[in-house]
Amino acid sequence: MEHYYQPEIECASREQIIALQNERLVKQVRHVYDNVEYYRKKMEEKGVTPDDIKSIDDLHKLPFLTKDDLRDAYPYGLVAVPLSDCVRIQSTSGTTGRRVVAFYTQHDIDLWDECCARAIMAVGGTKDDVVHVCYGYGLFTGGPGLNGGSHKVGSLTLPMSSGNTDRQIQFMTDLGSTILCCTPSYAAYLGESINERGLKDQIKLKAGIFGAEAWTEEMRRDIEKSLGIKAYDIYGLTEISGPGVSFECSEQTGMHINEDHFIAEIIDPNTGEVLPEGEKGELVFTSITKEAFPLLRYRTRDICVLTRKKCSCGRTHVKMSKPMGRSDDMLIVKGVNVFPSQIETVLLNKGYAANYQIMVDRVNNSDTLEVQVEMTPEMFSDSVTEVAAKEKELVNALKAMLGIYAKVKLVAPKTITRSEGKAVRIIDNRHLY
Ligand code: DLL
Repeated sequence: MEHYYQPEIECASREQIIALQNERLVKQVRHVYDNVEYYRKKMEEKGVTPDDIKSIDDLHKLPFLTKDDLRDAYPYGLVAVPLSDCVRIQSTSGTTGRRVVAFYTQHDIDLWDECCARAIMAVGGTKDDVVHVCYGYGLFTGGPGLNGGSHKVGSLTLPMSSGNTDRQIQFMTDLGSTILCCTPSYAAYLGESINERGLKDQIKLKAGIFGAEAWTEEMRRDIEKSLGIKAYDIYGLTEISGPGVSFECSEQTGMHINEDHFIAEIIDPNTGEVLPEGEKGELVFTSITKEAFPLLRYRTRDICVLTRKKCSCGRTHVKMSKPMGRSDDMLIVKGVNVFPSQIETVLLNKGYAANYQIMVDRVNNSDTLEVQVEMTPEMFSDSVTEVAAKEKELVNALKAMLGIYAKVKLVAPKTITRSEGKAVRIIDNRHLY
């Protein structure tokens, strides 16, 4: 039997959803225009005022917002309510220029939690479940989002956070966790670890909610087999709230976007033109209920396809495919957003030239990151101890910048192939898309 958290909205008719979106969009544009100078200027530059936005048919008149805007307006420039009305900040990792800092009122948190509650109930979750959350807690949205959703459902929530696999498995067996929430890579690793320890018959898991990074259908099958569960996808981004912007249902063929909160568009990433349903392009979101950090036409850089084909679960909200790539160079490694420019900054700060290559792979279902860096002729050394000390210094500096471990391999000057066109900086052997 299909479970819904808010059936009246999740299964509303198309007309009802459009009516709601029209009303909320008009209000949101006014809110943003009146309260955020940055937006007012952007709208003025495009020659559009709130009076021009009468329904979602007028959405295309609004300017796009990008990560560059977030950087320009960092940290408070896009906050639309007095700071005293905000109760939470969440953020992505990264340097100031790349870090996203999102603000929430209590109302925003409640709505976000409701989105995550919908995701939990869509995988069969009820108040009788034990929801084991091992997404990171803290600034990352994964832990707090699913935690909040689980509370709304009334499930028994285990706020495990990430890491310490022995303890995860012990809690899972002792406390009978039934729904697992973590990145797909960690789920695969947990599956392996549980099987290695011969504990599979002692776990009670029935479903998993996995997202924050790309994963394939093959990986889904592996995880389902090794943990003996159904594995569901969940998508979201800090800018738009966090996990639960969209989620998979029993059909497991794409993720329903919570259209009462977020209007989705697909655009051509090169021209910005809005594409018809079914065409592949960049996903753009407008948040129509957020109070503190409402983004209009935010370019996610995620490439995907939308479909309104009738879904057997009964939900009517539009479905997005798994992201099929990015229209920028952001990598997601171990669930952490990594920009090549962050790596380059570290190298240049440490006196290296921009001759490097980033190799990403997935070994035993876990991401690996290696940076090969050329030594400059001045710093070249063939002393193994000296090279090891330099590598260690870079490992530490990269860890401080990215928040994750990257193996560093220093190579002799002129070893990395020079490119005649764009430098090939990234070799991603995971083939996720
Ligand atoms: O990853 C929020 C999240 C937490 C989603 C837990 C799901 C579960 P950010 O760190 O801001 O937020 O990264 C957002 O991650 O633009 C996508 O490129 C990627 N991403 C998120 N979910 C998926 C997914 C969280 N299910 C960026 N499949 C997004 C593929 C995903 N990529």
